[in-house]
Amino acid sequence: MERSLVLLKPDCVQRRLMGRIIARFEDKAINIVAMKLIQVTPELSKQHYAEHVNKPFYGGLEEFITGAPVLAMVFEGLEVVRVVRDMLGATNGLNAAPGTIRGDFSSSRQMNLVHASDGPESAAREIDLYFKPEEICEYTPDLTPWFRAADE
Ligand code: FUP
Repeated sequence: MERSLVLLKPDCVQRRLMGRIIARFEDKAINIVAMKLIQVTPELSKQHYAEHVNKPFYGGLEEFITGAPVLAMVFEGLEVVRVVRDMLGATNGLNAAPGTIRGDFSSSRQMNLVHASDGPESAAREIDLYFKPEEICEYTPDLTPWFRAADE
């Protein structure tokens, strides 16, 4: 079982797309184990996007990600890091395949609606940035036996 840090970004919140996008993840049987609406500060943005802080686009990225609340979530599931990134599609909405979230809803490189961790190590780091351990609710959905076989 794997975890991923997923953010519905300010464009997603402002465009009233949160419900439709969360529904896609629920339909896929991904388990949401933590969720909160927060205002990202410049400090948190710099920690989250540490690898991009010195890149030319970082200023605009920080302005965007701090410009309205984000819905931060922790997802749990089998191979969930890859599964969620496949569901998002390419970073730039203009390149994302139809049927993916960005392919269906985004026409932008910056305003691509959703962030998801790109590996298990970055997931652990990012979950730690956004959530305290006690904010994560461990539970097994009662429908699990109807989503996959016991040996999967
Ligand atoms: P991703 O892994 O899909 O979140 O994408 P990256 O880590 O490459 O980029 C992080 C964020 O920076 C993306 F959400 C989009 C944004 N970005 C820009 O705004 N301009 C760029 O030139 C590249 C990335």
